[in-house]
Amino acid sequence: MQTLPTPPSGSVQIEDDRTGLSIETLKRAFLDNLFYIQGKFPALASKNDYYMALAYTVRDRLLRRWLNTAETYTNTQARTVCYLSAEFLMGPHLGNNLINLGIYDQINQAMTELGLDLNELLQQEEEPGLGNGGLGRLAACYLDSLATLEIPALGYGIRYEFGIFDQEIRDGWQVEITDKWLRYGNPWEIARPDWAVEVKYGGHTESFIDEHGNYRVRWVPFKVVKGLPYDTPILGYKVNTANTLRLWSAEATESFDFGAFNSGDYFGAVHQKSNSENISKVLYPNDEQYQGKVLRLEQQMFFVSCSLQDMIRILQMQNMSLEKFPEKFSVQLNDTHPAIAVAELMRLLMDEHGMQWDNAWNITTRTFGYTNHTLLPEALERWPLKLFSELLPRHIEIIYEINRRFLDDVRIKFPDDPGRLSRLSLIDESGEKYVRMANLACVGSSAINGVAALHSELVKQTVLKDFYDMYPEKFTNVTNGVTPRRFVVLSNPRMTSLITSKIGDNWIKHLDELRRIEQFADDPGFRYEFRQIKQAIKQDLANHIKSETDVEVDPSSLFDIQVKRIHEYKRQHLNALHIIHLYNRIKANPSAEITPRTFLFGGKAAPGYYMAKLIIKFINSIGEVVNRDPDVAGRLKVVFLKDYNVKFAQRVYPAADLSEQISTAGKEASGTGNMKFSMNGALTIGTLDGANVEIREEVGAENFFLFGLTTEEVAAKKAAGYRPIDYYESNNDLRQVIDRIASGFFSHGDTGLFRPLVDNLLHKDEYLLLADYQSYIDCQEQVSQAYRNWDHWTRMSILNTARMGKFSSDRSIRDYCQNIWKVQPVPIELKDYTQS
Ligand code: 9GP
Repeated sequence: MQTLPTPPSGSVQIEDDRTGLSIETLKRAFLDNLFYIQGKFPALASKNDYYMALAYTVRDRLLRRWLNTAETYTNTQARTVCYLSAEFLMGPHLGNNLINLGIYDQINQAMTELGLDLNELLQQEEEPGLGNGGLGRLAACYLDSLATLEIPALGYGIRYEFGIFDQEIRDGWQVEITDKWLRYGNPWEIARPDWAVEVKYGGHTESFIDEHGNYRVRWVPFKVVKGLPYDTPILGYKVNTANTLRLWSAEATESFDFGAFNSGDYFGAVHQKSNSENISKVLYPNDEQYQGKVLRLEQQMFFVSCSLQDMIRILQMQNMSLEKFPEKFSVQLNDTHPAIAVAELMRLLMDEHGMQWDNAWNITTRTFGYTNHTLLPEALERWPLKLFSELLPRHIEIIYEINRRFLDDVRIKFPDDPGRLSRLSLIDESGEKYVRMANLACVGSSAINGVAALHSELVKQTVLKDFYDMYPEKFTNVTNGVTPRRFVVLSNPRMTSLITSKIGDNWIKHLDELRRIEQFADDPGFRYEFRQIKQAIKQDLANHIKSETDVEVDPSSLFDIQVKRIHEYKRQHLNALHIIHLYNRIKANPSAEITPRTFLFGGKAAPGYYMAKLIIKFINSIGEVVNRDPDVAGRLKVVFLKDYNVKFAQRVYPAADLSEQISTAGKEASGTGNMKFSMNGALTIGTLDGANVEIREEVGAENFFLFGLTTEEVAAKKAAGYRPIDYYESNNDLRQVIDRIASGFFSHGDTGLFRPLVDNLLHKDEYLLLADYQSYIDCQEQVSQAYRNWDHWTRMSILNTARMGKFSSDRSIRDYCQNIWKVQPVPIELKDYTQS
């Protein structure tokens, strides 16, 4: 047990320059940081120097809260949520910290007085893109809400040196560029080398009998890697709580093998070092596509082991016994990526801390909760048994033992059911053998949840049905949510001021209060202002589009936006078929009445996902033709915006009139972009999928454009032998759309380019675009008609914003706290060090 040294007498003096909030103090502190940290004076400073100086000025103002929080949690031995996630898509920190500290206006003024533009400095921040999409961004929203609700929490993940790639578009194709987010340094993090830990890989195990006569196992690893924690403060909104995001970076245990170096083996010496560092080098850029690469398993084991060892350190530092682990920590597994934690905690408790199996298993199963985020079979993680056993020889032994005991329980509950046993087994033995990570997570957790009501039901009926039969009491739902601080207050300051001018600012923390603006939905003055704001934001985005792409778009046209990862199930190509349908209508009848629309797309494709990349090329190719055809001028524009990320998302959501949420029913677990759009007053066109179902319930069916087959209808259609070609043959309009693509019209006459897309749609169409086509087109026609009545549209738009209270991540976190984590708020009192 670590004993802490007696602190030196006397207290820390905190200077006002590091805490003060007056404009003068802020300016002085900023210039001071520019000089002493960046080593520049204004005449020499770059925009980045200014950004860094400002970031340090703000960080200083977080530190007191951060340290007070840590101190309080330590002194009260507070029960703590540990959110284990391979991804945290945080987005830029500066703006969010200004909002949460409540000093946005002061800083804005201080910068203006210094002749600087805060917006430019905000744009300067390289965002930490340590996630692929929804799952990683959800983790970030949850950290914001945990802090805002004053819940003791730690986010644990990986400090990838390279996050999600930057996307360029060249000749219409996606090109991936390395993301170098750390190149200018990261002012928000603090390294904690004292808390570094070691992680083992490979080698073999040896059993022995210890001095008490107990059977024990010793793991003799092939390699050991050091995990170094980097901490980032996560401040809640207008509270003193600042929790920690702790990301692990991999290093060699001995930074250099001098033996090898001296004997002339330079390569060998450097190799071991860089080999270890590779573990946290790069984020796997696949979204919902599992890739069985050993480095990925090394990453998972790395951050999980580091984090669990860190929790044990915290427990011991607070003089709590290991028996108290599940009382002290509630550990949430964000998808199966951290599921190895079940076996690793067992190993740590038994092998490193001498506990017996039953006790260790009791502690383990009371500790974990598991969130499932997908029903797509290709996303379910399973590791080839051989690869797994070679890398984690001790864990496979533990998993076999968990499995043996678990299958005995299954036999008792379901005798004579070998099919069930083989489906539930942690080892897939149907062909080549695999370790099934979802099964491990289910057996080792006390709660299992999906991320929207529909999804949680489907989880029980499909992917985890056997586990539901086995443990129905473990299953629950927590519908996702998003933080209104980043996605309304920071992203949409104009709408925020309008709402606040009417109902005060309580809604920012209690989003249900937005309902109070419903009363203004029929007020012409309010509607006018609401619409004017939307127009102004659209104008800003139009300017941005012009400067980025040279395409001129009309801000009074309907902004029809689909931004998200590119995936066939999300059906960006269905949206594209609609564009071609409108284009064909205009070509057939140049005076056709068409509501002018601007179609905006954004999103990255996994680098190895050919069809998704072809869809990007397809959209760009349609844009090329449509945008320069004089027949459609003023009516249709198509723009693919490159490099969709959090920073850009914040610009896009407030500018949308229409939000495209058009996945095949039963495929999108929840979606969270759908919530961000709607909060900002966009109307949704969507299927009954994921959280769309609940959004529609909340905003009212009359304020939502619904189309498409339901989950049951999709299943029935597939079961009946779906033939997409029948739709093509029986629907003239659809045929013309498909034929236009196949003719090479959008590919400079090349009939081969989009052939894979066309063939896939006509002969396979796994995601039922053709079955949903007519319903989608008809629904889009209703959208067009509705948009012609601006006043009514604005009313619907206001009602969407007003009724989105449920989708605040604060509500989601409250649900987790009450139903799964059983954890209470611990308010933080701000100690005034300056007085001591
Ligand atoms: O695809 C889901 C998305 O629907 C959901 O909103 C998000 C957060 O729960 O998770 C996504 N799943 C993954 O990224 C991988 O399982």
